[in-house]
Amino acid sequence: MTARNAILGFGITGQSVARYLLARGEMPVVLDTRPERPVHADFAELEIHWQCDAWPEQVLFDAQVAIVSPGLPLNNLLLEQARASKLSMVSDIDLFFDNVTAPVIGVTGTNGKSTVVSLVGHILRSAGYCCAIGGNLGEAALDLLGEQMDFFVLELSSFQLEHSKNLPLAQSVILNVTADHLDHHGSLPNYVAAKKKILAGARSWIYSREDENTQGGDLPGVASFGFSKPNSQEAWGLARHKQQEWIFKAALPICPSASLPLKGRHNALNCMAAMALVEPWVEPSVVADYLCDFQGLEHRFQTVTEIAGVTFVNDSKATNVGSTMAALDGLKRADNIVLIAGGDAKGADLGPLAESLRGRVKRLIVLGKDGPSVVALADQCGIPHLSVTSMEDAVVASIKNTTSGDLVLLSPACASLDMFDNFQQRGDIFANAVRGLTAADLSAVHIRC
Ligand code: UMA
Ligand code: ADP
Repeated sequence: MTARNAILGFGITGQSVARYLLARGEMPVVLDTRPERPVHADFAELEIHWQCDAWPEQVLFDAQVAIVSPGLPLNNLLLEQARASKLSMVSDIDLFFDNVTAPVIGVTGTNGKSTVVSLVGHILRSAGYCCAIGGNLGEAALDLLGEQMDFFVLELSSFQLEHSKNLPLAQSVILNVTADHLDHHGSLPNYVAAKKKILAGARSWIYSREDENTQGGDLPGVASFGFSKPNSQEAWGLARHKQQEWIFKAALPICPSASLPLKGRHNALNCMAAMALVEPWVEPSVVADYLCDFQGLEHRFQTVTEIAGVTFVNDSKATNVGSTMAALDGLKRADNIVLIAGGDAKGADLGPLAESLRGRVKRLIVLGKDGPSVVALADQCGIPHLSVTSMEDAVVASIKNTTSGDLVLLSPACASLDMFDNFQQRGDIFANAVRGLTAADLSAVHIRC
């Protein structure tokens, strides 16, 4: 047998790698630890080892390079054996860079990646450029290759970066870092180190002035963003102008923050980051015009409807503490929020949520595997709570004792996978349950006079 590439994991990434290698006339071997699943006819000729917990000896001996899928646990035996036999391991993103000539903008961070990648794509397209977006969002990176593009914009997860070499990104950013995926990375320092790999080979990068974990790399960052007033020629920030809060690039007023298409303080940061990322190609003076017709992404602090004066907001993509804190911190301390939270906390400590809950959340409806940790948090904050076993029950329970002017917020601070296929399904079930509320359910709402 001659040397060949091995694909570890045959999900979205592994299949994109297989398509890419097959198109180049290569015949890789695939190892996946999961039970056999049906595969596309394009892969009929592939040698696939399902339920493969250890490398077949000859396959490891023949392997040239292992292309590692992001979701494989880092302590998986396949990875340990590959490390032990000093087999070169790369990511699909490394293969992508072997074949791309257009500038690539890379975005990572605990929260806001998809929003910023979509904003960057929207701005570049509005400015007349051809650009493809993907990676951890939408299409896998290798599936984007093919058509001639002016730019590629990639969302890069810590899982993908962990296995990547230095990436020659034209522009890159770590938006923010808060605890997440600790079950995968083992510790916060490991998680931060994986994120920082996005800066290592980048030709240029921007950073958050308010989060030192977003800084690093051999070259200095070129521009910064933050809530504070810009402190240099290359800084984006917020300051008062014409009796309002405006986004500024250095001394140049860009737009009032209230005019941004996305609500929530954290989205002001996302917009500044997006504008800073495209600045080498799109002038700050025109970029605000391109922002205004951006449609926010589903399941990210998205208003579903208002019923009897109660607003229902779907923030199902809040899968960690930082994102739920961002949702709450952007709202007044008016003791008018019914929060639906819980799920799989992925090993995170929910404690940092306490300060954001106090004075804002009047009741907690608790769901999921790590519900007991949410209950403990509610008790610690003196917030009444109710545990339920389905999203439908959560929605019905949420409106009991609500008053017009209240907000029912699904922002779980936890991943969805213990109860749902993904965050989209969790958000859809929430939105459908809200739309299905009956008159009898709604009679529980008190109208504030
Ligand atoms: N798995 C096994 N055995 C294997 C291979 C995978 O058990 O041999 C398991 C993993 O532990 C994981 C699941 O299968 O639970 C999927 O892993 P994968 O590596 O096959 O994932 P892909 O289907 O290739 O999808 C990945 C991203 N998923 C993960 O990193 C878990 C997708 O992001 C991404 O869209 C896709 O690559 C293309 O780039 C999803 C995601 O949840 C949206 N990402 C995480 C997040 O955003 O929090 C990081
Ligand atoms: P990601 O792709 O990193 O998961 P998304 O844009 O999909 O980011 O948003 C995920 C969650 O994080 C949503 O609940 C959203 O409201 C919240 N969020 C978005 N941007 C930020 C930010 N800059 N800081 C904190 N939370 C954010």
